[in-house]
This record gives sequence, structure tokens and C-alpha cells, in this order.
Amino acid sequence: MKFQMSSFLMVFFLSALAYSCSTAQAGGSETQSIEIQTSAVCGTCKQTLEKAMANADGVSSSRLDLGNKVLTVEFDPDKTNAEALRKLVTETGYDADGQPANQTSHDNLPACCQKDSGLH
Ligand SMILES: [Cu+2]
Repeated sequence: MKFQMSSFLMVFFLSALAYSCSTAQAGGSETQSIEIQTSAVCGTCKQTLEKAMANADGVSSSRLDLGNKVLTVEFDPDKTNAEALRKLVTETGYDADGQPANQTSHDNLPACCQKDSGLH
């Protein structure tokens, strides 16, 4: 009797899980947009960042505004999220919303793109 009860609960649990998965997929694929404050300084930074975003899974478009250094990214929330995109920015070598750039990536950027270049 105890065994029957636990297998009933297991079936119930699995079907509840399957149901929540299918509803998550059915409601998905609406594009979301985020704005990330970066440390980009020039047109080369813009190219570097927009290219990195273009290669990222789930990103449909991105645009860096050099006036305020804000990177706007359109993405599919089923495939990626704001946290992953900020991490990608830091791994490309730029600050993202106050999170510091990956130092190695930053040091590999063209000299004009480095935060302390003094050229900007
Ligand atoms: Cu630059």
C-alpha cells in the first residue's frame, strides 16, 4: 500500500512537471530588451561589442549608443538572460552595469579601447 501511494505521487509529480514545462514553452519566444551600461569608448568598441552580441545564442539584435555607452540588446528569454548577457560584456573586456571587465580580455583590446587609454 505504501509503495502504491508513493508511485501515485511520483506520477502526479511528473505530470505536474511536464505540464509546467509545456506551458513555459508555449508562452515563450517573445523578445525582451535590456540596456547595459558599458565602458565602451569608441567605434571599435561598438564593433567589438555588437559582434560579440551577434554571436551569442538567443540575441536577435544589439546596438551600442556611444553617446551614453549604453548597449541595448534584444534577446529571446527562452535562450538567454540579462545576467548571461552582462557576463558576455565583461568577458569581452568591458564593464557591464558596474560589474568590472574581465582583466585579460580588457588588456587584449586595442589600446584605444582600454579604459585608461587617456585618448577619449
Ligand atoms: Cu574602443
